[in-house]
Amino acid sequence: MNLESSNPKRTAAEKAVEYIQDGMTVGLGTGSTAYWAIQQIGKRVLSGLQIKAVATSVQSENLAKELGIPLIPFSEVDEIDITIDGADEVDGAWNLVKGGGGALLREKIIASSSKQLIVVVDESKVVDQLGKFHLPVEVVKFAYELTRNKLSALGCEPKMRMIDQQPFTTDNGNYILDCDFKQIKRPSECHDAINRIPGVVDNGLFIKMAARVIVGYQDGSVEE
Ligand code: ABF
Repeated sequence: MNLESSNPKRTAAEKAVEYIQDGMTVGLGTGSTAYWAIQQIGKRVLSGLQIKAVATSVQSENLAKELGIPLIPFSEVDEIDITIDGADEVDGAWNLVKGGGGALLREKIIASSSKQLIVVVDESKVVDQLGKFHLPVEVVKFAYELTRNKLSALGCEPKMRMIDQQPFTTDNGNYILDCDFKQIKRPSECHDAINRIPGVVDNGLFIKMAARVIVGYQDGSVEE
């Protein structure tokens, strides 16, 4: 094994693509791990794999178009067979923190309509307890300061996500508040408490949504 050339994100992503079969509708995730899955799907499509795909972000949609992966509008989708997506943290119960790339809402809508969400990560994402990675919360722009105060009252420190010294805006036209909880001891309760706040669109906790987690290691191995 050539350690220098081993890319754990790529290895995990390529393993996940083995689960895709002819005739499936496939959800394309977002981020640098999902990127490798989309590349591999593109190769398989070139070699004759017959699938239809939907994307979780404009970025992934553009990549799919470049690679010739057939995309269909959501109006033509009943159910998605497999979605392959990355994560920022995964715990032992396969609860996830997602949204570091800002696409959490679209990712959750697509994951919730998928028979199987396959999560692909490198070993650095596997944690005992969620919360070290700041939890992304998508909020509407209107009176976001009040929404931020309510989030603080749940015991976190929310920070407006910025890009080029401007607030980052999601593909849906909303803001992201990155919330530092330090530790998320009860992910399901935390998820529900956040989503009960008016002004919150959704948060990056994905509870019991993953059907499979594939982890790539630096030594070239994969675990699932
Ligand atoms: C998406 O990309 C996100 O939900 C998550 O924030 C991120 C993972 O990034 P990467 O694969 O680039 O580490 O899946």
